[in-house]
Amino acid sequence: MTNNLIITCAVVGAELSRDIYPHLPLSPDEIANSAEEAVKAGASIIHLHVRDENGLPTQNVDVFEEVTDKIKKRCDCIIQYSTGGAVGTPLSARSDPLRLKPEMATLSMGTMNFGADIYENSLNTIEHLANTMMKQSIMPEVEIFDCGMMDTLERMLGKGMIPKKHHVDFVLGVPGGMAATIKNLIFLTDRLSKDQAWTVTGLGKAHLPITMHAIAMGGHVRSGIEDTIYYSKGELALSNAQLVKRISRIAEEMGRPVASVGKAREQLGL
Ligand code: KMH
Ligand code: ZN
Repeated sequence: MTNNLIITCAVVGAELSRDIYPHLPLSPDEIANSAEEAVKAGASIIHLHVRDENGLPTQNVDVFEEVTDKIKKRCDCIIQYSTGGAVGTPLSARSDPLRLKPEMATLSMGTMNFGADIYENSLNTIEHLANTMMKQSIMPEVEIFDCGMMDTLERMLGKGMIPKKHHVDFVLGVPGGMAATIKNLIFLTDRLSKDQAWTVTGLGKAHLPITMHAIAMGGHVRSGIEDTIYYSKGELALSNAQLVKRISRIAEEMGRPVASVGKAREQLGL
């Protein structure tokens, strides 16, 4: 099977506001439109956070349902719910959207400093989220922000708490986590087995170099406004689609075909 490039687009995130990034999609229609444009540009997975009527991050099931319906009406894609929410989202709320049985959902592998905040993922939390996903056959995208999280992943896999079919996402460059360097990416991917497919995103200025490296290594990539609001130094991205289009262009030039949504499902075993 050819290993086409699976592009994930993280369209909104939980930490940004319009003060920082004026084009941020916030309402259900804006998020759905931005997701559709990203899919047309080559993304096959939409990593989804949603916002309430005040533009604040929420794990409210009704909002997730509304945005999901709107995306599905516009296009076919793999919708991956965030169970991380925002820093400080009550742990009890984080698993709520899983009731809607998305095809994929994120599963962060540990607690860490997140800028000036703490992103909390106790073992109990991770196990609760993993168990909820397992029961509903939701494929986890395991989020690795730092190297010790690989050990947690290995332990949980060993105990059968994470299904063999999962996807690993290296989120590098969060202040408090591992830096988005190529050496770190090689160190992390060396620890994976052959069956573990992976993707990477780099926050900030490392975004593009790490993306290009992942394409060359045979990994997959995540982009989107959640991860970088800049298209280039000092130049804000205009949209999620603009970021995704560039990756699609580079991948084609590098001889790595971009996966259609159907192909991404086949490769991931969804
Ligand atoms: N917003 C971050 C604190 C996820 O989506 O699962 C956590 C996050 C991870 O974005
Ligand atoms: Zn996220």
